[in-house]
Amino acid sequence: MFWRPLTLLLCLAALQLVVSAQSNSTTLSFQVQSGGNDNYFIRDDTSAAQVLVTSSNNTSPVRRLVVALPAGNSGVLAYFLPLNGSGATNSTLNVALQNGSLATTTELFNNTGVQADLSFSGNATLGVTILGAVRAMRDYVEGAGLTHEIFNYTLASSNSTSLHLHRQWINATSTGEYRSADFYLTAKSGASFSVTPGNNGTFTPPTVNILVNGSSAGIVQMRLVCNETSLRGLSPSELFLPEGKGSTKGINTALQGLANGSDFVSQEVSFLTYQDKFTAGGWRFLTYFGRDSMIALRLLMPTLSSNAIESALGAVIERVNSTGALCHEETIGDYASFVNIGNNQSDLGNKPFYDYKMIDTDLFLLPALRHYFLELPQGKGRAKAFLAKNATLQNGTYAELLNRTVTYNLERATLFAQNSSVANLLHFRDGQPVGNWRDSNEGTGYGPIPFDVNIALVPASLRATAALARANIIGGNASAGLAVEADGVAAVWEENALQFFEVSLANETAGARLTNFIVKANLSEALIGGSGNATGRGNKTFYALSLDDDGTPVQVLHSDIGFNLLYGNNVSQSFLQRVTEALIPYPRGLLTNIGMVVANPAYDVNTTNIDVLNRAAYHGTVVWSWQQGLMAGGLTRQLGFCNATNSSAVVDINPPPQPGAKPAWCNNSTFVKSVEEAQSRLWTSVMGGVGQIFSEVWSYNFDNSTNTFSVADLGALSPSGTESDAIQLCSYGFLGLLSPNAMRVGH
Ligand SMILES: *[C@@H]1O[C@H](CO)[C@@H](O)[C@H](O)[C@H]1NC(C)=O
Ligand SMILES: *[C@@H]1O[C@H](CO)[C@@H](O)[C@H](O)[C@H]1NC(C)=O
Ligand SMILES: *[C@@H]1O[C@H](CO)[C@@H](O)[C@H](O)[C@H]1NC(C)=O
Ligand SMILES: *[C@@H]1O[C@H](CO)[C@@H](O)[C@H](O)[C@H]1NC(C)=O
Ligand SMILES: *[C@@H]1O[C@H](CO)[C@@H](O)[C@H](O)[C@H]1NC(C)=O
Ligand SMILES: *[C@@H]1O[C@H](CO)[C@@H](O)[C@H](O)[C@H]1NC(C)=O
Ligand SMILES: *[C@@H]1O[C@H](CO)[C@@H](O)[C@H](O)[C@H]1NC(C)=O
Ligand SMILES: *[C@@H]1O[C@H](CO)[C@@H](O)[C@H](O)[C@H]1NC(C)=O
Ligand SMILES: *[C@@H]1O[C@H](CO)[C@@H](O)[C@H](O)[C@H]1NC(C)=O
Ligand SMILES: *[C@@H]1O[C@H](CO)[C@@H](O)[C@H](O)[C@H]1NC(C)=O
Ligand SMILES: *[C@@H]1O[C@H](CO)[C@@H](O)[C@H](O)[C@H]1NC(C)=O
Ligand SMILES: CC(=O)N[C@H]1CO[C@H](CO)[C@@H](O)[C@@H]1O
Repeated sequence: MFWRPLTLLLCLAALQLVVSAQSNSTTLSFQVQSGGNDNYFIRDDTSAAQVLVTSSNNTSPVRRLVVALPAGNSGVLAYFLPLNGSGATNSTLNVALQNGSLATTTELFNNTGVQADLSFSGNATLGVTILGAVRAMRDYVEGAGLTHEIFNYTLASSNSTSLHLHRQWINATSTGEYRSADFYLTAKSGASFSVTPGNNGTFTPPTVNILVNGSSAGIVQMRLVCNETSLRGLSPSELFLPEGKGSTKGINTALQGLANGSDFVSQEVSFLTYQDKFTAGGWRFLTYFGRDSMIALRLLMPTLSSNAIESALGAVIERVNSTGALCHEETIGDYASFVNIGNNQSDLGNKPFYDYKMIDTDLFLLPALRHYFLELPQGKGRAKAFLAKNATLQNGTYAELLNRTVTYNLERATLFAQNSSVANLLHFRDGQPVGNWRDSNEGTGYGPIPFDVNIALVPASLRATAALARANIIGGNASAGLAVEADGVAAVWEENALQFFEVSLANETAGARLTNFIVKANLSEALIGGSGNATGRGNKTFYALSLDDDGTPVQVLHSDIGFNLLYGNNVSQSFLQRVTEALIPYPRGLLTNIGMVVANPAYDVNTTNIDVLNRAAYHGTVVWSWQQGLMAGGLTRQLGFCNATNSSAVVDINPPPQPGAKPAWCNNSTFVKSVEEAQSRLWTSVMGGVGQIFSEVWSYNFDNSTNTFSVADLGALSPSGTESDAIQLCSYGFLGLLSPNAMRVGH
């Protein structure tokens, strides 16, 4: 089991507060407090790094240092424990990063990295230390302290003022160039070291005591360097359109303070974006993730420069496999060797490993290209040059690589078009417990046929294929035929797939289940207007979160209906009606006073899902920021098709209306009003949790004296203790949205 990388967990809780920011257009330097940790960020031409130390007010007895570099996804994780004299009670140790001391650094042999001064409040001993791959560090933290001997460091040298730990990559010389990481501690004022080497080679770690000599704190400089190539970052001014240069009033409102970095939220996004790829979040995911890149892109795209959009799109296309599947996650640096060895491909050395297990990632690309090339001013006229580019990670032009994905997605969809059976819907891949953003068996209530993929993303990808083919951007000489075929297959999915997911419960059944849920989830009847009886609550009709293999719907109310709103074509009145019914207060619907939960198992006949998807579950009754962004952006898009929304509150650009193609429901003013009211309820809920908006996910505490919810750190509730990323790419999608009163959310 050591050899299997842990199941990916994307995007976690972050209670976030930006403490300070200072920068100009090329240098990033800011700080974010989140989830009991102080996070410091730096990026310049030399290196980029996130440095995390446990906050001084964190009650944990153990202090932690994390340094994570996007270069090679390398870093160090080190724990410091209080060192007590014999008979002493536990002292409280604090380890703080000294203001202004964080800097990038260079060394011989082109090694680069960062250094900072740490102040130790008392004597400490070095605990578990993992030097090398960020992914190995993450496995240790999320894997209940599991690690593998292959990741061991060596004690290179030590004396009373200096400690040097060295880690040579597993395949340090497979490319003919020695690769390694080095971690140095240097005693400065008031500190010294006492180091006893381990007695069993590299297997036993040395005992490293950090002694504070006087009555004031001891200062120790830490340095981490490695010789992985630093990535070229995109500065805020390269990432965002210049202020005032948007094509609409709404875009210009959204752009305020972004390109010049004066709104330091733009620095946070900038830290995650590079000329060659967008990364998903820090510290845990400072590497390429396809889904995160494309979801963030879809929401942010109207505010981004062509160069930035093409960086993200190019990164996705560069990593396509020869069948046409798109890469979910790339593993680079030292950990790539570990994965290659685990896959019996140790001959590959540390060549990057690209993961293709997800079934949704493949479907986000064509809608993103469609939006960019056909709908946004930034992309107009740029398709030809972009698609003519030669890829750098493999042979072929972007057009050739993209063509594989077009074909792959069309083929995957064709069976259902010929025979619309459950068996021909898209299932998680054989042997994979994961396949979409809900990431796990538990996340989809154990159903391997997810709603988002089958109802929103397959038809959206096909419709985008058709639109791009009609515009002669893809398909070459066969573009006309491709457009007709893709449209035809899409139409069958749009007509035939949804029925499998329909759940309709009688009044009394729905009421009884809701009552049971309120008891099981420790909520209050007052949330549904009192009175435990089952009548008067209406039929409950909604769409299942997923299907079991045999087609049984998993009766969990969920937020993935937002994918249809942002990506879907021809969204029907009855679908929108279901959306308005889901956007009512939890636990009847999805809305709490601190945000929209992504799953609600209240109506599920399978009551074990009440626990599987509880408020401590990663994809349970918890709030994911980007899902709110998706829903909000989607409602704006749908209302935009009727021009039924305040245009100065709109950032995204809808395709120009086809003559006579206005949705029929636009003429029903009562219905339009009900959609607007749902939008308004959603934003009220979103704004109730606005302090967390750029963090990934949060949970709730329920106060039954006031019948209100308050924000809770999921990391603290979650049994696995999986922690939050302080900054997460997809959550910054809110920078591409405005509230109905035309305000952009911020810190
Ligand atoms: C940008 O910041 C760097 C580092 O703080 C500084 O050396 C440089 O002079 C600054 N440039 C401008 C134009 O302010
Ligand atoms: C620690 O301090 C930060 C900011 O100063 C605050 O947001 C956080 O709630 C505090 N945490 C605890 C456990 O007191
Ligand atoms: C010190 O703290 C550790 C971790 O909380 C605990 O296991 C240990 O028993 C404590 N020792 C004393 C002497 O209180
Ligand atoms: C450092 O990098 C430069 C430019 O890439 C190269 O010319 C030089 O040989 C490298 N130096 C060492 C010691 O590797
Ligand atoms: C740290 O340990 C040393 C040696 O045992 C001792 O002299 C010193 O007083 C200790 N410092 C603190 C702050 O306890
Ligand atoms: C400890 O080692 C460092 C690095 O090798 C060296 O610069 C320093 O002079 C040494 N200090 C002592 C006290 O030996
Ligand atoms: C990496 O750094 C080491 C020293 O830490 C050096 O021996 C090696 O040549 C460097 N490799 C490259 C590719 O620059
Ligand atoms: C020494 O380390 C090896 C692994 O490298 C391990 O198998 C062995 O049990 C260790 N010996 C002792 C005495 O801890
Ligand atoms: C990578 O390292 C592993 C483990 O030491 C070894 O088996 C493999 O042959 C190495 N691969 C290359 C290409 O050097
Ligand atoms: C590409 O990825 C897909 C999805 O995982 C897989 O079915 C296919 O076999 C892969 N192609 C190759 C050549 O490995
Ligand atoms: C792509 O590479 C081919 C040769 O492999 C070359 O002829 C062509 O000019 C290149 N295209 C671009 C846009 O650089
Ligand atoms: C020095 C060092 O990190 N040693 C570790 C090597 O790996 C084994 C197994 O994970 C650990 O127990 C050692 O502490």
